[in-house]
Amino acid sequence: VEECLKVLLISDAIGLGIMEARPEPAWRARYNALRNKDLLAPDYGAMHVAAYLKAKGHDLRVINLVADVHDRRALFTEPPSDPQEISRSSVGEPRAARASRDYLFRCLREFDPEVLLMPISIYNMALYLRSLLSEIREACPDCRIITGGIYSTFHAAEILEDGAADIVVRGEGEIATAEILEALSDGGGLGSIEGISYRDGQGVFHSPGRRPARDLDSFPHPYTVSEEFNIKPRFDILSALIPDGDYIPGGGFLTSRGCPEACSFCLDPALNKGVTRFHSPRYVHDVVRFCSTSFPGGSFFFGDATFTMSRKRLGRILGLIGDLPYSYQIQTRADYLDDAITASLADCGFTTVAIGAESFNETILQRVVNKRLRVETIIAAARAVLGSGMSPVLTFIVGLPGESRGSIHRTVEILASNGLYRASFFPLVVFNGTALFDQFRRGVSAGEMERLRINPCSEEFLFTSDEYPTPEELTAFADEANLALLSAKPADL
Ligand code: B12
Ligand code: SF4
Repeated sequence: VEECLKVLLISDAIGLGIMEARPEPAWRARYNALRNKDLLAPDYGAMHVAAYLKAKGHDLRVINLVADVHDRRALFTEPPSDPQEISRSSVGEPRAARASRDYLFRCLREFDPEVLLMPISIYNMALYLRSLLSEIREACPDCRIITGGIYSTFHAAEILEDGAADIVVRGEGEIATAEILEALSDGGGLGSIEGISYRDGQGVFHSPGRRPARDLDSFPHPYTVSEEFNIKPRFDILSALIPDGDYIPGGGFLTSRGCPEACSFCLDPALNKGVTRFHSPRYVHDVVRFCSTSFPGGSFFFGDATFTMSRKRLGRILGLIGDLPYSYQIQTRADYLDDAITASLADCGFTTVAIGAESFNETILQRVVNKRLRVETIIAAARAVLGSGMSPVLTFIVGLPGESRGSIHRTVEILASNGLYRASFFPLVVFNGTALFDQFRRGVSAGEMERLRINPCSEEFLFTSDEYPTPEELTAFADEANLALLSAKPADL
């Protein structure tokens, strides 16, 4: 890059949102492990983009609104307290949020960026982030503001209409962002760049979508920007504070992008259009080896939708990473698990396999979820995981249209009779981009939709129904199902 623009990437803005907006129930003492991950786990999507820009020679600075300011374990430690009470950890005090906010605006003044990159990925704090972007715009009126991430991808027009962002990157961000920076630095137009939206005069212009890159290995891995994202203190604190057996430790990497399925509640079908792309086993090995040297010990999470999809590739990955000093946790689909696969995972130091079960009601699973899996396949896969000495983690949705309370109680019985006690029930939450969100929106008025918004900062909605007419009833019944399974669990397990 000949003429380098001063580019600033803002990381951990979602953490600042959690500290300032304090959405319920994030600051309840009992959610401390989840909250610490939300505050400290790095934004992997933004790391991927930053890694690519760095490799291309851009002058990129990253500021971490949580990890640069609050990097000691003691700040995140929850003193013994009633689990229902509000957290008494130091990071929960108002002055902690103030310190992060002051840091943001001080950096903006001192660095005076020409281009600012801001991820808006998770729907949960999206409205907060949009309003923070407006404050940033006021502080940096001449800066070009670019946003990207999964929320931005599906809300480009709304974000641009706010007036704060200039450009939205839709979908995969590495190449598109580099092309934007090149165009801005050359004074060239944006018109030929695929996969972006921007304000053009009074209107909003959406360029055609970009085909995702064919060769994922051509991208540098996200940990090439570990210093910039202050990864070490994050992982040190998370590894020390995350409870034993937590299956998403906060450190990890996706060895593939995209899932071939089309479940109705999931964003993946709209993001990846049913296409799965893989990193090579050699690339995966290089990333894990890099991490095991830089951040030794603990557990590593492969967040792929379908980690075990290709048997041959899996065998090669396991052959390469088995000797590295980590234990591993994955998520995958039940149809990509059998006794041979689970035995090879267990031999290689894998400890936990998360499986999206969604529902043990066959009709709901096929017709409402579109899971394309039979209940018996899910149970068999979970039993195979258990039988190999690993821990299966099953997740279920409460509130799927047509599923009754009785059916959930039967699910709890099936789980208990198969010894599958690590399962969680989540209330049905829907968001734009999924098939279930379209169904939800057709059935509610605008006013009702507001009532069902999870919190004022969020663009996620609780899907109520005749069975669970209010958000409170839906969440209370999900809690009830979790408690019912817990109380069915034998004391010695
Ligand atoms: C690992 C992971 C986590 C980790 C790390 C999170 C993180 N911030 O990266 C942990 C465990 C902490 C986590 C927590 C949560 N997660 Co999570 N997580 C994932 C997972 C499995 C992988 C993320 C990843 O590595 N993606 C790979 C990269 C390459 O893709 P990407 O993020 O889309 O990024 C690309 C583009 O979007 C774009 N891009 C991204 N950022 C930016 C920024 C700019 C400026 C630009 C230009 C472009 C750009 O370019 C990137 C590279 O191509 C995804 C599922 C998935 N497949 O993405 C869920 C997912 C993102 N998580 C999800 C959720 C709901 C959560 C939680 C809210 C759960 C909870 N109840 O607490 C929290 C939120 C915490 C937080 N602070 O972010 C949902 C989000 C859906 C939604 N409604 O918002 C997903 C999609 C899973 C799902 N199917 O439901 N998660
Ligand atoms: S199998 Fe998992 S990742 Fe794939 S579409 Fe269904 S829920 Fe999404």
